[in-house]
Amino acid sequence: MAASLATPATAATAPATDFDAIIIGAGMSGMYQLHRLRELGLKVRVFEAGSGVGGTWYWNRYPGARFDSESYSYGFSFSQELLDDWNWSEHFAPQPETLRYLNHVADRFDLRRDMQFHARVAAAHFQAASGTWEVTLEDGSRHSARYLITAVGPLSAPTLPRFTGMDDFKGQSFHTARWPHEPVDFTGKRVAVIGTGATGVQTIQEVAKTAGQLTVFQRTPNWCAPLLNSKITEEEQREIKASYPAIFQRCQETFGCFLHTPDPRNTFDVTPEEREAFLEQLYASRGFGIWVGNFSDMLTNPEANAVVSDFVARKIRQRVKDQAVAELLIPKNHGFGTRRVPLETKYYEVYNQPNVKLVDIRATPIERITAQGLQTSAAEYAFDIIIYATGFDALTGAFDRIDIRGEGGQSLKEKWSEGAETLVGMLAEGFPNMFMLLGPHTALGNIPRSIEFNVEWVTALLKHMQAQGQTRVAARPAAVNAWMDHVMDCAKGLLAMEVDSWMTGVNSNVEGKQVRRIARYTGSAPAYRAWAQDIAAKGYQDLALR
Ligand code: N01
Repeated sequence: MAASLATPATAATAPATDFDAIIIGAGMSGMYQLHRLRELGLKVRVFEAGSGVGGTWYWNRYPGARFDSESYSYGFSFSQELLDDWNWSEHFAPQPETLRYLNHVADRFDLRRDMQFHARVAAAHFQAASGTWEVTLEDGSRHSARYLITAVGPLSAPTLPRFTGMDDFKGQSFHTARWPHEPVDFTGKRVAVIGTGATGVQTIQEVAKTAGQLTVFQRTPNWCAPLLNSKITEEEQREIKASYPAIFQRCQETFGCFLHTPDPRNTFDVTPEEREAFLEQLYASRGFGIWVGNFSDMLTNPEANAVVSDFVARKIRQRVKDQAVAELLIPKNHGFGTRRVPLETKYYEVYNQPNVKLVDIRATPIERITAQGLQTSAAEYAFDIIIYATGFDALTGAFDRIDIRGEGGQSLKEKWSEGAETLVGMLAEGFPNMFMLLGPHTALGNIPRSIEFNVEWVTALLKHMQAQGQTRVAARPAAVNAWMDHVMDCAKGLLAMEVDSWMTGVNSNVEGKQVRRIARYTGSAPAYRAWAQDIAAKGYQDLALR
């Protein structure tokens, strides 16, 4: 059975209806945007391909999926009642808990009555004469609205490898982001995992607990660091509840909206002994501290980066018994933190287990999937289950999958074929009345913090337009150019820009996405917000409003 990226069948065709706003996606962005637009008295409809709310946390049900931002920094911050009545059980909550949380949010704010599930949007075309958007679902039904709001997620378009024979496999196979809703039993089974990004690492360390034989096919090792998750004690719970204002205030101040912020010192400002002690302390602290709370020059100065990479490489050698395997797990083509750092729980120790084998598919590439398993250039393998942890067509992939056309019938996919162009990641020139939540060039980091900012910015703009009696908004070309110059400037000198990853827009499985580009905003979240707030503060002169 081949892994499928298909979604469940669509519901019966609903009659065409007019709305003030159509939101695509019922993940965290779509949910919060719906809540805010209702407060403006707008008639809103959310179209969601899945059967429930949750977006990322709805789709990514793979074993071991969990937060790597501290739970209490990740939840919505906009409602005190919501903060009061939800208790996170762990410092980094597992996916089922997060999905329960998001269903709780949907219940508490009665969100589902304006949502249509099993409703995948196929096309959205701007109608110049009326200044509205016509949205077509995959089932053929058509709906129109004045405003189109994309809440499609930056990492939501999963991609499978393009191996021959994928349809021939007789066992079960899954992409991690299209995981079945029923539990999958690995007990005693022969399991393959292809991919060792943040998803692969979480999956591998969980599946290794029960699989009869787990074989990991690794193309590029990543630098992983300890998550150090634990249950939240009653005392910690009380402390968290009392500290919410301070927690969210801190998130507003840090580079990526995480609780961690870079150390002001440069790597070589301190003695080798102080450096080692500081790195030991980071390695023993929970969460992203070692990535985003490290020395200030770690992500820009190659010598500084080499010091941290060497430190983490030593840890890997200590944790993995077979030194040949340890060497395979140590990245050689990029430095620490220049790709997204997967956070792990005994990931490296998994390779000390007798039931786990690591295969380097750079040395011995996968040649094809077979009926029984797969074949590399060196050997044939038989499996009961193949798991594709092969990632996403990031940032623009979810847009590319919808036929979005703006003024003059211009296709967004074509416009962005050489790279996305936006104004603060939320507007695109030539696409009036369309707003993107977490579009390309928004600050990512601790994502819900960016979501809340994006939603509130769009809501404030629509409120302003309501007050002025305006119904059409478009990004001015000069404003887009100035913003894009800023986006390019931010990326200069970053070691991450010299590395292939979804963060530089590279996906080997997608035609035309083999070239690195500036696909995301690499400045700080406060700088991002300042630019967007400035547009509002200056009376939206960067936008053509009428
Ligand atoms: O995807 P990835 P991901 N043949 O692109 C390999 C977020 N996230 O789903 O590196 C063989 O990072 C590919 O190999 P290579 C987080 O932001 C958050 O893991 O291209 N291998 C790589 O190893 C993260 O960064 C959480 O050489 C192939 C892997 O598949 C983002 O999502 C948890 C291949 C893909 O790694 C994406 O992570 C999980 C092929 N044809 C994810 N194609 C949280 O904890 C791809 N690969 C919140």
